[in-house]
Amino acid sequence: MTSLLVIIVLVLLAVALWQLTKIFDLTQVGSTSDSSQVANDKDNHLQGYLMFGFLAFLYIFTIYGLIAWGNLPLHTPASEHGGQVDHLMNITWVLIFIVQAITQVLLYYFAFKYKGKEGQKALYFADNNKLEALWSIIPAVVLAGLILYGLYAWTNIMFVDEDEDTIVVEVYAQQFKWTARYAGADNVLGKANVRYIEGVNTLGVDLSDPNAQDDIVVSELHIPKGKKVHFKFRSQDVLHSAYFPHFRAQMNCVPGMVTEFAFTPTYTTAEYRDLPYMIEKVSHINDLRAKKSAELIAKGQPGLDPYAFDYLLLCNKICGASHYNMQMKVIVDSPEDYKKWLANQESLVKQVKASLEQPAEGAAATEGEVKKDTVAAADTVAVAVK
Ligand SMILES: [Cu+2]
Repeated sequence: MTSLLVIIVLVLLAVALWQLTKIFDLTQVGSTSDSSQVANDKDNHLQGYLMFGFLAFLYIFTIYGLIAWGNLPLHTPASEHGGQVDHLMNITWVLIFIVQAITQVLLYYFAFKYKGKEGQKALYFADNNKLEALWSIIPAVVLAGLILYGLYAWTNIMFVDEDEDTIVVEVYAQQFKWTARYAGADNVLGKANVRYIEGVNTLGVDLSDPNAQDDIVVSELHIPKGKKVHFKFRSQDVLHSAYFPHFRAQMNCVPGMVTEFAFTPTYTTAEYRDLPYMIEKVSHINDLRAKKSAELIAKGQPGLDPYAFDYLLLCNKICGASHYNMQMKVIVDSPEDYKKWLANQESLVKQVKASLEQPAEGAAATEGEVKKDTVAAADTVAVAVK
């Protein structure tokens, strides 16, 4: 509501300004000043300097942005291939920065140098083959180099040796949560299909498949440091995108197909929390939180808990109303801790069995109630008919 009012006020202000300039123009009729619609030398001169002014604004804003927000991009990568992705990204940034700096200066300098002058006619200039070759070949070579390097990095990152000893984990996307399934001791995921979704079997695992017998379904992702994890992604409903920012990994989750990505974590959660940059970042966040918390407590509301860093799996496709909150905690353990954690997880088959045994009485009671309700409804109808 407030933003609507602000928009209305801004529109009204703009209309008022427009009307004021019209009135101002009308008051100038008959005066000695030049009211011609054709630009004169003075106008061109002013426009030329304004061009320089805009150039200065562009550079000042860029430098300000780098100082004010330069610490926001992702820092140390937490996966083996992460360095390659960052390197490619940095090269791209530097190239864009250099090209932008040169082309913008030329653009605004020429606009100033060749501004209109009374009596001066523009020169008809058909083409210049040398110049055109130069500005076609240089970008083509630079772009081809960038793309080739990108393709090389991509194939390198995406290559998973089938014989390599990896941990197979399925990441299942649905509006608006993530669930993970571990392949268990056989390291082969059981088949799954949306038609098998029932009760606690929320991923539709085919429970008759021998490979599914040891599958483990969890809502918190644990992976060990230094071991390649082979992720297989599925989606139940719409297109999602599994995004692990700290590991520099992202893959679309497409309904009806399985997509893959593999990476090796290089820092445990505890080690990453101890990185100097992370300690500084977390203490800054907690300073802000403490201030906010004090304000909330003063108002009689509950305060905020201090923040602790955790790796996250986020959804990076706008998939619906709660997309912003579609996330799962990722914990990188030491190999020993990972083994301990995994040993404590119950297989899906056991969970399904337990769920079938437990609520059997509850289900029977509900069924009985439904029957009673139906009888009551039938009685009401009978009364109405009478
Ligand atoms: Cu999503």
